[in-house]
Amino acid sequence: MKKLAALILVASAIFSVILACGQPAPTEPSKVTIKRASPPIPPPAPTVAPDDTNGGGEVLVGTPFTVRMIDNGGAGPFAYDPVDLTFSVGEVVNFTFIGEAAFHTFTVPDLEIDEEIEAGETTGLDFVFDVAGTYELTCIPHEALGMIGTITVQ
Ligand SMILES: [Cu+2]
Repeated sequence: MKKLAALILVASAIFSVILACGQPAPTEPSKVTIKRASPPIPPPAPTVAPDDTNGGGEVLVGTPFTVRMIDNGGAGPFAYDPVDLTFSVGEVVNFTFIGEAAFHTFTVPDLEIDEEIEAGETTGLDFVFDVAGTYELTCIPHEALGMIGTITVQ
């Protein structure tokens, strides 16, 4: 009788171990692997827009023309180089103004041009000469010192 009881005890112990093993493990956060599609390929970068030198969103491509502000280190004499400029009616001119040691202007009142060129700086201006004529060019700070020129549109 004792043996039977012991046997039942052992059997139930084994059974409970089996049951324990069969129990589902405590729930863990389920790990779900989601396969994502590879990220979309970004569209190609837009082609570089041409340089917008006049800031108006419009790029005028024409004749490159450089005017230097000659001032001999700021001591003078003062002059444009070149002094006399000639263009054709309807011509688009892409000016480059190169400063020297002093502040200068490239001022043509009749054409409403008034560009300021800081000392040592280079600036640009795109301009369309659409009316024939001869126009006075002056540097406002140096007009009395002879820094003048002419623009002829023909
Ligand atoms: Cu000047």
